[in-house]
Amino acid sequence: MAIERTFSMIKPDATRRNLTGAIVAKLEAAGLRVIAQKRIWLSLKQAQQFYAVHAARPFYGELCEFMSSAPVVVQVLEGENAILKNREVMGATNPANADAGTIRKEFALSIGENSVHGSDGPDTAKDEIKFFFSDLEIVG
Ligand code: DAT
Ligand code: MG
Repeated sequence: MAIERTFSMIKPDATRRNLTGAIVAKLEAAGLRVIAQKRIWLSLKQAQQFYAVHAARPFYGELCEFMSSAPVVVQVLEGENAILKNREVMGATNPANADAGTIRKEFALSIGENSVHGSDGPDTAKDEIKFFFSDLEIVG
């Protein structure tokens, strides 16, 4: 195993319900270290750009509206196997299928309003970190 970095985002449904700290606590308890973090409000255009890979999906419009509807917290997480570990702590996309103890099982409202985003592989992690952070903002 190797020390990796991944990108994480706490979504509008969670910031609205004041769950930022509870979610960070779960990430930290799993051994992930927050080495960069900021609270921002995505424009619709930024949300569309961030989720461009899903542009052809029927839920794309709704997804981008939601992602720009309230603040988000963007993060860089570091740790052993961080990409996979974060996906495990997040739980399945649909909270109905998420394992007990995962962030989505505990906090997500629906498949769309599912509280967190996490990179799905090394290439997307690199691209997504770069989308939001400069090297100076990441303090490992
Ligand atoms: P994940 O966020 O687990 O990586 P994804 O990349 O397949 O899932 O989809 C990105 C987001 O799009 C997901 O977090 C919520 C939304 N989404 C996915 N499938 C959806 C669906 N069937 N209906 C509504 N929103 C959906
Ligand atoms: Mg995804």
